[in-house]
Amino acid sequence: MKKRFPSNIVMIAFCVALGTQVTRAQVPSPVVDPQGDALDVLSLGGPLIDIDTIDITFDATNLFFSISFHTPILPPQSGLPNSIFGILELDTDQNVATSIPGAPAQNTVSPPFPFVTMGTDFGISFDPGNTIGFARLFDSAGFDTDVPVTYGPNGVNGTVPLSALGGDDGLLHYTYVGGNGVGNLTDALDQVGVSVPEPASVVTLLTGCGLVLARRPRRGR
Ligand SMILES: [Ca+2]
Ligand SMILES: [Ca+2]
Ligand SMILES: [Ca+2]
Repeated sequence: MKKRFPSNIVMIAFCVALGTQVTRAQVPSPVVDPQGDALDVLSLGGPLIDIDTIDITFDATNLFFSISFHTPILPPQSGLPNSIFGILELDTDQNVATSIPGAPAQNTVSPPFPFVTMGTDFGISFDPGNTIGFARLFDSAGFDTDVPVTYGPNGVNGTVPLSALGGDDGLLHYTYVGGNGVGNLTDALDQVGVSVPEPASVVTLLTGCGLVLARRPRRGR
């Protein structure tokens, strides 16, 4: 089954902005979004689900994402006002010229959300229609698969095999737009995030380099 952007976002596509477009800075993970910037975008009410921090890291095998909110949240399938819905958008080739048509989704509501210059190649949707315990990873070519996720009182995290991202190297750009359980849009990431290597993999890399250097024969011996 071909996955689409969450229906709520598609329905408000008529809100596409014609205003001045500003190229947003690219910020290495973790990206901290302002507190108190959530809005009642569609005048539907409900909790102002307010993005706090989004962190995406990678190692040689997997991509790791973590989204936290200033406000208490529940999984999308809970069906309560503070359930989240949204989409984490991934520009895996870091190329604005390649993207899912219409992406990034947050540009369909820009303003009030910032316009971001990014060519989304994959999306991870947090949607009431998803299987409990999973988000959905999809692209524009019909690829669509479950991604296991874990919810806490203020956030969600998950792991995606790089093989499911077209064998990407893990370096990618990202943004997020989402809202609450009554179908209202409330916040979007203000900047374009850039994934970074897992600290453990950096240590491994440096350790490996150290071993290589240690094993190199010294001159003059
Ligand atoms: Ca925020
Ligand atoms: Ca792209
Ligand atoms: Ca990449």
